[in-house]
Amino acid sequence: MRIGIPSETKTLEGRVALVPAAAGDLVNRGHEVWLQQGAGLKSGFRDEQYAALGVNIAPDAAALYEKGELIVKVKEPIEGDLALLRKDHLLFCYLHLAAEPALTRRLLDIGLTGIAFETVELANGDLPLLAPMSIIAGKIATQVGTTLLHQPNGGKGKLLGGLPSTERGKVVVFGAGMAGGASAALAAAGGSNVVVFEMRTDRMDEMMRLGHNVTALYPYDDVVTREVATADLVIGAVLVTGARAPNVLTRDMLKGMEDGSVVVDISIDQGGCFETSRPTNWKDPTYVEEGVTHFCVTNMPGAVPQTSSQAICAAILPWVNRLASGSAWRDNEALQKGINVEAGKLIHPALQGMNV
Ligand code: PYR
Repeated sequence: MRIGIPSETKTLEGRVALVPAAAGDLVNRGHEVWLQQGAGLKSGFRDEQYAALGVNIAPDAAALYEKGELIVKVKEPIEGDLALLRKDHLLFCYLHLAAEPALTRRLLDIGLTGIAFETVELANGDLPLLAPMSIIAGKIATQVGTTLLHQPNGGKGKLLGGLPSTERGKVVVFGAGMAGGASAALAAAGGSNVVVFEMRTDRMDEMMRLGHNVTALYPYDDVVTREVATADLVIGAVLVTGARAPNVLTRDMLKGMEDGSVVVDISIDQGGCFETSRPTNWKDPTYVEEGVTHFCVTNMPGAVPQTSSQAICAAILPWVNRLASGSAWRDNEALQKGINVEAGKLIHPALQGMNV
């Protein structure tokens, strides 16, 4: 099969979907692999490294999309990409369609088959292609939140971990999945008092094991309101696979927080889990509502491409191999769950009834 790896187009997105060794592996399996010139540079990979392994280099996006049958990229396509996509393309990337009716409409109109990394789901409910980026986003949320609390960055001027004679900072995390768990672990290791809201008792149990500075609670409204009011940093990481994220933090709850506090919404790709969230990008990542700094970047792992390209590539390569090996992939239940759109129809159950 002809496999195309385009450059990413979102603002300051540095990742590439396949590193040279993975692209070379596909070449060795008999596939014709094309890379858009320079697509790997921000991840630390030069065109020559790909070419040395038998990968063809396309001079621009138009040539790349023209050559490719299976298009493997990281982020959902945006305007420039959409103009180059065709009905016969098999598109494999993050899509996050629940929060993007306009993009969904475009993909339906093109008529292609779109398999979303984030809904490829194993029988036990695991999301193997979302997990590595969730962990990275979770860590970034704590790191970014920590620095946004610095006064020169508009924060209240608090060092989260504290030290003798000062209070520890407080971090509230919504969701103890891959992303929220990673945020909580990093915040706890840094010495903060951490409260994690979660409904699953096994995940609560795991959070409690992070340390005596971590408390796991069920998200009753009055408990959330109370805990958020004294938080320095709130991180949102709730997920319903393929669907719009539920709203767990209302504007009224936010109003209870001190000025200069920070909220980071990792769920923003799926529409955001705070009432006051709206998507931002790495160039202009924050805004202030009710005195609280909001960070809602839709491609958090894109800021650390030297790490995240390797992680995403390792996760997707076995699935790229399946997709490239003929129609047998259609018998794979995990990949079936990945199909979001096909031939002008919404396929994933979480998208049914979406107004596009
Ligand atoms: C990202 O890593 O940007 C996702 O969309 C999960």
